[in-house]
Amino acid sequence: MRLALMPLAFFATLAVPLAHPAPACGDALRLNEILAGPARDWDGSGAYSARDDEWVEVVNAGPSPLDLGVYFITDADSVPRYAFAGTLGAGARRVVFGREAYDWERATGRPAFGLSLGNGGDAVLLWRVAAAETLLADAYAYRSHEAAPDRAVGRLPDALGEWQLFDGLNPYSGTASPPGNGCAPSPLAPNACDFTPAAGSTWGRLKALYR
Ligand SMILES: [Ca+2]
Ligand SMILES: [Ca+2]
Repeated sequence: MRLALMPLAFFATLAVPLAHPAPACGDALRLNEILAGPARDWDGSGAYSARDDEWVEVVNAGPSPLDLGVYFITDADSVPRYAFAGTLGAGARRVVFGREAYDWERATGRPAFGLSLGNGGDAVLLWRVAAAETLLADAYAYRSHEAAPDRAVGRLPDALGEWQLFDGLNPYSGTASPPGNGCAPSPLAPNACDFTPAAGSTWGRLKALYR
């Protein structure tokens, strides 16, 4: 079934708890990278928008294609912000931009705020609908330094690694955890440290990657 086609009443029945339980281990779809404080045109629309250019990357960590139609995203206030549709191949990634969340909210008759990722600290929760239950598939709570302009936080390696701060575009010198790894955000690409200034890439080359 496709949640995007569900009536409002469907989501009104989701008993999403405010105290977030630990996510179920081993769900095939995982949160992989989050950029909550965009400072450039990440979605390639031709314009910068603090709302539209936020993004969340998920990855299929399982061995076979996944039906994405049972998954949806909320932030810490547990209000559904985007319901996925379609399928995702094994090992493949999907990025949801704030604009897509905004369009989904409008299409489903909701107040439209996009992904609504707070820059002072917030959380991203990934939920899976299984029969009458709504299960927490994955979650990550981030602090304000992880939501500073053009910093992403993501797993390294993809899907299963520890969450790291990808601060290559806006280096972080503070002491909060996680510290910066000097690597660039990577929407739709594997989380990696291929283009770090310390590894010889020039700032100009790094900037050219993101227009
Ligand atoms: Ca944009
Ligand atoms: Ca990535």
